[in-house]
Amino acid sequence: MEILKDVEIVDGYPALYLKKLETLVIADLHLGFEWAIAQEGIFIPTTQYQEIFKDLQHLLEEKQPELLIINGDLKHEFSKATSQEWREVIDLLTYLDKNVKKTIVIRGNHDNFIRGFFKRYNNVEFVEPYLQLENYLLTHGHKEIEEDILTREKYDLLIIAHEHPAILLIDDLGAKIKTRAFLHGKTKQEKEIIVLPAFSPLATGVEINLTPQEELLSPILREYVDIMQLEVYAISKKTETLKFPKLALWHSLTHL
Ligand SMILES: [Mn+2]
Repeated sequence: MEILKDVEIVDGYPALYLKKLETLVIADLHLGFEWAIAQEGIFIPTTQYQEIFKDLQHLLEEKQPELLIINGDLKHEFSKATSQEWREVIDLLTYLDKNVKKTIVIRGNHDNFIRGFFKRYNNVEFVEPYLQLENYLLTHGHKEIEEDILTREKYDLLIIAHEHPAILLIDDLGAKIKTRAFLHGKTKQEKEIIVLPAFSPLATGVEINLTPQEELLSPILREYVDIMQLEVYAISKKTETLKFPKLALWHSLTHL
């Protein structure tokens, strides 16, 4: 579904496609998530990588992009690298190096101890904290960004991640469905902004329709956006992308 000129959500997937640049954008893979939570005594099946790999392979075959951008949080664990995490990171980057013309990973808050890895690849790069391509500015979104970057004329669309936006729908019988979602609107500086959902199927994230603005994770969303004016696009593998009205209207309907 096209949400801006030359910018489309790939239906069924937490992925954005920038047509003019033939560029696929994803974020928040959080590889190694299962091992990190196992350290805290929570054990879940270790199937995330297979699912991420299958989805990404499908997207790369469908779009044949010139460039793949991973907008932060390729991996999960903060402090020490677990061996599982590294196996998955190396396996994925090796695949991308061979099968995609170029891949750029933008540093997220979980991407520590990783820079050295990129030296071994010819077609995979690591950058921080921003990447600007023509009129698009991409950054993970965990840090404040300087006012001059927000206001400068050189770009029209800011693409962030980090928030892992999702919506929670509750039917009359109380059944709950949580689904990952894109957010789209304008910053207070009148730039277009898109927030990517997590590519990780396990990190479904923040229920944007139930969370007050001041409790959001990204300082960019907390400070430079009126979240009530954002439109929500829910992704579902079974249907097309579902467009919801602005959060303001939604709140007025559900908070009677
Ligand atoms: Mn993050």
